[in-house]
Amino acid sequence: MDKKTIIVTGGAGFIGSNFVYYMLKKYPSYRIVCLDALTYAGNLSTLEKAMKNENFRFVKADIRDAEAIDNLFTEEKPDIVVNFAAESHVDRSIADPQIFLATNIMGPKVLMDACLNHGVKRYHQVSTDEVYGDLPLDRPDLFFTENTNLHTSSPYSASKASADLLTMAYHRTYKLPVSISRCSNNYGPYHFPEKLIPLMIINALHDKPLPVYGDGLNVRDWLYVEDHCKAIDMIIHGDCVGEVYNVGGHNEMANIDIVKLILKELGKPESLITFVEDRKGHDRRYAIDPTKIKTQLGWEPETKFENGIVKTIKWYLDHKDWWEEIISGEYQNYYKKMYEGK
Ligand code: NAD
Ligand code: TDX
Repeated sequence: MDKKTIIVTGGAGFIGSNFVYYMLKKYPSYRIVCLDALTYAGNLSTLEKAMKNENFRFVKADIRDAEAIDNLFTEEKPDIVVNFAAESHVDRSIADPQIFLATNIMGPKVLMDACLNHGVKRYHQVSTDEVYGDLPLDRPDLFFTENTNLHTSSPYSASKASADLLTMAYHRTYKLPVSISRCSNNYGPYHFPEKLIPLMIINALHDKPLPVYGDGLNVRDWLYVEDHCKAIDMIIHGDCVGEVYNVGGHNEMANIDIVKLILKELGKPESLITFVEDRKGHDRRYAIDPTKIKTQLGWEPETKFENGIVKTIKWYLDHKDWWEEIISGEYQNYYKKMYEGK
């Protein structure tokens, strides 16, 4: 196996850290360099085990900082850059869009400039199914394909769609070798407690109300995080320059059903469920058609939801230190601001 250096931005967050571990395990000869600004969503403790691997390096820097990025690219001479770094929470983007535009649009611009200057062989932009907007609940025959129009709902999804357009512009105009993946909702270890699944697990463990937005019937298409990592691995190693791939495992579920399942697994009563004010502009249904990545690259998801959710709940039970530390600080203010009076 040849040697490659991969810069993983946002590798102290949920999916980025899972990707770091996936790559270190699968490619023992690769150098994996994680660059992360350690915002509220980034945690060094998440990378504790990776730090012990001599093929891993962590660098604290902001993807918008052109000088820091240029210095790192000069030092590391990466073959591939995978950009996970982003502001990722829809509710925060509704409360204040500013940082979403700065990080999610200017960040990729700075990274792609550095890729051009340093002759990087692949820039991979980690995108989302949210760029397609939503689908109606009464049309189960409709799915997002790579040809679905971009039609965004939240400042978050608009910033991610902007980054996708910019990525394709850098490919066409400057011939930068790029690829894009648009994945559905991920779940698994190291998922930040503000997101639906970890939030419900943690609240249930504390016998606190579980705040379900609106009627709870909004549908998300859930994929175990490792299957997303596998898809990105195949795309960056494949003949995929200039291509967009949808990633999803046909696992659509209504929020209320996920919440009930978590309660059942934890042996907690459904009386903890509290319906609260709906999210503004709340997307109704996401559903990915993964035909392209399956037929072109042979990608298949490995973890079934019924197994993945049990593994995930167990992970949260076994890693209380990780999330107790997170929810003990600034997170309490966030939670009050977001949920009090709703
Ligand atoms: P996350 O919020 O858990 O992690 C984001 C990471 O990026 C954090 O470690 C944070 O410190 C870092 N970061 C933020 N701003 C930065 C900056 N300016 N410079 C450097 N680092 C910065 O997010 P996640 O859920 O792991 O999502 C990762 C990527 O995957 C995002 O681009 C997101 O849009 C995309 N995505 C997420 C999902 C999902 O279900 N979570 C689904 C599809 C796509
Ligand atoms: O307290 C809650 N109550 C609730 O009903 C929270 C936090 C969420 N929800 C609902 C809103 C959504 O319909 O649950 C669903 C999932 O919400 P999130 O976990 O916030 O995820 P979502 O908005 O679907 O976006 C996620 O998937 C796509 C990621 O956060 C994005 O980064 C990714 O692009």
